[in-house]
Amino acid sequence: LPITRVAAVDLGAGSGRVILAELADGHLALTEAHRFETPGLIDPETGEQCWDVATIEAEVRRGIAAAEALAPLDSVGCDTWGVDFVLLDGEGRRIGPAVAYRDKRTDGMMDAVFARIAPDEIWRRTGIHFQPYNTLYQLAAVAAQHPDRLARARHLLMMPDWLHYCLSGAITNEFTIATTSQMLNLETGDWDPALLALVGAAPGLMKTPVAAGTVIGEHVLPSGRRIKVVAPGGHDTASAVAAAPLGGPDEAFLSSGTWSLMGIESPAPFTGPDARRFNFGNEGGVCGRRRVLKNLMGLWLIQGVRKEMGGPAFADLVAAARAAPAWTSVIDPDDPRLLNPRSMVATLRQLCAEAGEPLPDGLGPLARCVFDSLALDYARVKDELEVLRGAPLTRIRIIGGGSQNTLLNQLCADACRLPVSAGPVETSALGNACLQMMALGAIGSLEEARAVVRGSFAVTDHRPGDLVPDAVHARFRAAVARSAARPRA
Ligand code: LFR
Repeated sequence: LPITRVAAVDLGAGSGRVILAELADGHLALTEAHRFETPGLIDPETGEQCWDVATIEAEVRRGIAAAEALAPLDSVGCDTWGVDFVLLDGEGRRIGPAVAYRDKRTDGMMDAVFARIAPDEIWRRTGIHFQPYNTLYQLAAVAAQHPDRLARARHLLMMPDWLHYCLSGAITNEFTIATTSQMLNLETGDWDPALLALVGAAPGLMKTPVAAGTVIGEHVLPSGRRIKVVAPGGHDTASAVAAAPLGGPDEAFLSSGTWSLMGIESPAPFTGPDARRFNFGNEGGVCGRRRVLKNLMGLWLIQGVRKEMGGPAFADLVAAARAAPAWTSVIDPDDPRLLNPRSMVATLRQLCAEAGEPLPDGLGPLARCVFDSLALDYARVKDELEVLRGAPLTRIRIIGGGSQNTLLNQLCADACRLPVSAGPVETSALGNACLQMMALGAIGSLEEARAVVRGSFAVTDHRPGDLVPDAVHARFRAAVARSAARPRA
């Protein structure tokens, strides 16, 4: 049997990597060809927090060349975080910077949009959860603050679509990443004309999305050799879930990285009042599936603590948290003030003060506050998912970089009172590679892809041990209720 080799470009808000994936005899092996910190910059004119797209493009090209140097590639495909985009003019030139989703330009934009269309109507059309940084509200900000940019724009490319454009010149919009915009119609699978009109986007600004696993163009390597460009699940979380070794409909996934994305895979969307009330979204999955999930603040919190505490090694940070007393200071990790705080440590302590919890001092107690609060949040979402589907869950599968955090894995099992399976680690790159291999004909179906993943990568199981007392859950719920009752800025 021939060996199939693809380069999976996986760009997270924290770091990016280009991974060589090789399929031989039904076994999949990954080799990291290149890794870099995702570069950002401040726009000199507007002060907006942006992505340094020129450097990102250079790093991606370098990574693909490095993968090709390891072994001759058959194809390449890119996945990235959701919601962010680049505008192009009629000549294919970028208009304005690629503003990052945590930038303050979206402050107040949800309310501005809701003044023109009821949130229930947005929900009915899209089935996507409400988050201030969704593309819909970012575009409303562009329309309000830089109408000239929108007037000149002929194409809107989400970040993976833009990378594919850089590599091949092809202008496409891929389905899974398009759903993160909250502008795709749930029924048609195409851009919703009313939502486009609402932000003043011309009807042809985005193309009818192509399915994950579509060959969209060719990339010419520095050697002059041509390889296929395949759109994988362009959304990193879609690619991660594609490679999650889910054992059936009773298992939830928890894609753990900068964000914690927790949910279930479903053939049909959940559009009833429970989904709306809990703010679950029906993001597009690969192969006709839905990812019914919600965004939890995730490891962004610990990344912030780590930066302010002098950048200790992650292992030292986890060891310090392990040594700190358990369930001492719990807060609502999804408080909007944690989205982009001036100081993460100060904001965490402020939330503790408001909740009447002891103020964590030093690395161990601060990290412990974050991990304990995240684990309790997972338990809350586990309960919500059980209400939503009307049946209990039997296991939580933690996938992605965060699955290496054995402390948080165990806390999750203890708080959710369910077995947890952790791994694989590079799930987004794996799913990305599997979708490419499906497009190349080397893997026959999503079921086969998951069987290959299962046979090629080990997972670690955590049984629920020291169950978290009800009183702790109650303290957490009080903190969440308090933060929900707070008027929004
Ligand atoms: C995870 C992720 C989430 C998305 C968030 C912002 O990397 O893609 O799924 O909601 O980033 O784009």
